[in-house]
Amino acid sequence: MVALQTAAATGLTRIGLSSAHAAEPPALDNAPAIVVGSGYGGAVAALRLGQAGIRTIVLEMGRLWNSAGPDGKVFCSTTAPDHRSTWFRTRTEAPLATFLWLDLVNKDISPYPGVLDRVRFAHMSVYCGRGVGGGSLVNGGMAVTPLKSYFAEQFPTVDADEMYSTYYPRARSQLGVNPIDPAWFEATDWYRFSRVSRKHAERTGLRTTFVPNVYDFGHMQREEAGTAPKSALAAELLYGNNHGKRSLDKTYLAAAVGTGNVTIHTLERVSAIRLGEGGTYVVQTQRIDNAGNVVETKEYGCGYLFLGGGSVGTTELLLRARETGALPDLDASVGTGWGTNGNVMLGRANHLWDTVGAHQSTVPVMGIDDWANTANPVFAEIAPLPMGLEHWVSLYLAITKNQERATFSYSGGSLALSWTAAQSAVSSAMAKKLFDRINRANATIYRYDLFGGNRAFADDFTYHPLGGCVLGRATDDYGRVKGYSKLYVTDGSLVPGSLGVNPFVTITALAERTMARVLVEDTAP
Ligand code: FAE
Repeated sequence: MVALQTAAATGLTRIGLSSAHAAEPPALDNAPAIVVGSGYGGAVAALRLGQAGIRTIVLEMGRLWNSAGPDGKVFCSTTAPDHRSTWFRTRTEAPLATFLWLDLVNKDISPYPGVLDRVRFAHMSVYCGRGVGGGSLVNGGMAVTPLKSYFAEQFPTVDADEMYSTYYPRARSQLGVNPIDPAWFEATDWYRFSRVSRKHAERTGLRTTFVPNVYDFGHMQREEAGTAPKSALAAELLYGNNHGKRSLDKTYLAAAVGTGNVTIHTLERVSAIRLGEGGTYVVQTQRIDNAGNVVETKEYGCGYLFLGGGSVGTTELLLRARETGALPDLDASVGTGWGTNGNVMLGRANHLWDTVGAHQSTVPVMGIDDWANTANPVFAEIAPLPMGLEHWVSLYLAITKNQERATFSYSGGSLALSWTAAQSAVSSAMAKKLFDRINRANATIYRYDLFGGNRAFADDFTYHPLGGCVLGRATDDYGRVKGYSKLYVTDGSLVPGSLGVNPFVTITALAERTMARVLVEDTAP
């Protein structure tokens, strides 16, 4: 952690224990192992490589988010977004586009390597985090372990008993997952919005469940008491939390750098990978400045290459390598098996007496669990909408069992995704079936003013991009990429499009499983 802070303060784009004491660290162009990306998959790989004594470079296209701006804060809030919010845009692109059909949410900003990106394809856009910590910097922190039976359905070749007895507990422990205190939940103003949605679900005969989180609930209680600086209770989340959240830079990555073997290079985007001499890999990068200009192109050599660029980032790198002939033996299934985890957002309008509260914590802690309904499996998270005023909106992120899958293709230097609006409509129809029941039971209606285009259901973006290099298809059962040796995928691209719950605990646990195997079997002299 000390190294991460020192590096940020001195503006260095290389972060390691040695660099913390040097004004200009020596160039390290080769390393035994390179990790692309510092999200969940990348962070697990970095920590376990570092602990095994293997010198490792992590290449991350985003910034290190640890130095304060002129307002004294590292991150901006969701209600007052500035350039720090969004990856090289002139206007923010929040999931909620409007309120009362008014363009009140998004703001003009100057281009900057901001923390949240929205990668747009023809009929689907993908939200992802950019920076040291990847998605952990911007996500809701919901740390959910899927139903074992559904995990086994999605990963028939993985030993589910071993996952649930070893790798899930390991992941949860290292991520710092904690539960909310139920008594505090029942009493606090800040979760009135969840209790109202729970009441409406119960009136429909539906079950709700608490969802654990990596946000420190002890800190949140101190925020309410006024003894700790506010973050979740100050509308911070989508563009980063200044306090309270155990993002990867404070857990896995801090521990990785702490081994003394791991260096993180920031603002350095991997543009291509190819084979080098004697079974090694050459990794080509572009280092950018805060305006997005490429200030340097570099090549690194490594013996072991771990891809943790996320579902879109990793799939793009592998497809480019296959289609340009750099790695021609990659499996034909690279690019396939992609899904949205059935994501749909929606809002309901409550009766005037059913107030959701002007005070709302940004951290979701409860879901409506109707996954066992085989006719229409949905897990719907009760999401906050912290606007600092009473708005009578109940907001949800529904995760539906959408079986549709899409394929990425790469040509003419750009990545395309075959996902169609009709495939999204499958998710919306499932969410509608569930929420029609809730509306009927409570005599309520949908909100049409939140997502633009007078729509009740936002099914054109996902927070949970999954697949593209599916485990057991594009890779072996441990993430080793087919066709090559010492080339690994450790991120969300391994998951075949659906998990039924939020994905990061599973991505972390699968990466732990891969690293445990690879470090024993593949690194022996
Ligand atoms: P990810 O975390 O996306 O990390 C990939 C990293 O690689 C990023 O830092 C990229 O900048 C970097 N990168 C990509 N390409 C390159 C390249 N070519 N060169 C260098 N660096 C590169 O991947 N999940 C949950 O479980 N619970 C939640 O509550 C939740 N809420 C979410 C809310 C939002 C707004 C968003 C966007 C996501 C949410 N997710 C949530 C999803 C979760 O964050 C996501 O599944 C994981 O972050 C994916 O982890 P990966 O390791 O696959």
